Amino acid sequence: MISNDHPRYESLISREKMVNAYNAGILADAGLIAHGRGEAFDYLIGEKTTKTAERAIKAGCAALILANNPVISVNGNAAALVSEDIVKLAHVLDAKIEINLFYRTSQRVNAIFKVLKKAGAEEILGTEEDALEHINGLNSPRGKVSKEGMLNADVVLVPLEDGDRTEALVANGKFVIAIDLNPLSRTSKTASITIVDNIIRVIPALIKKAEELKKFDKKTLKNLIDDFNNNDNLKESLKTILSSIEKFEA
Ligand code: PTJ
Repeated sequence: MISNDHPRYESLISREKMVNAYNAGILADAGLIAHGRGEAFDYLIGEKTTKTAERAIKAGCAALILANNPVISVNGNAAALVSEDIVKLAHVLDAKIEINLFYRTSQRVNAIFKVLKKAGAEEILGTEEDALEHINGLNSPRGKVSKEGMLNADVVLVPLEDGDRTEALVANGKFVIAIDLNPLSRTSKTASITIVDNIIRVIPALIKKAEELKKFDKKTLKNLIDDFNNNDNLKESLKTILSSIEKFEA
């Protein structure tokens, strides 16, 4: 039992969720390692949504609202940490939810399917093995996608994505919005918009922003996307990290 006045309460709750998800067969072994790497970067950005991340959230949200076929990709880490918020976000955006795993096994797909169902998801793509197709450039099980979802999506939200798959999605003409605490990762550099922030803060922030931006006209939303430069935004995130180190006083 973690007391909610513990200074590291949020972080400990996330860890508890990850361990439970690992024991329930939802998370890949490597998911725990990925989480630890994320924690380190979260420390460095101050464990809060920076102004820089807020700009990426706003532009990413505009792209999701303007999309014809937006898809939210769900892996083990996302299911473990934010399944209910993902279902809410999909509802607000009228987006599809697709299970898309790097370490794909039918047991994990089933386990994540159950988590999403329990969280209230109605339609969940990416589960029917025989009906899945391959995205060009990724011919292993990592490239399996559903026809109605990722294959024909124009905008894809990928929390914690691997670099190869991000590159393949972009090469296939998708507008990719990544959530990645590491501004130096290949995913961060390749995505169309990268939100350098913790998924546990980003998904609720996207829900709030979507409710606000849905009232905006198309031109205003398009301007928000056009005015966003991913490379500049990543540099800003790196500056935040550097200044947090420079401010350190022993
Ligand atoms: O469930 P699967 O099989 O699809 O596998 C998922 C993982 C995450 C194991 C797989 O995609 C993987 O190996 O990813 P990487 O290449 O380790 O990349 C994960 C990235 O997410 C790293 O750059 C981490 O810093 C970042 N990250 C970790 N935790 C969070 C995070 N970013 C945002 N929020 C987090 N909570």
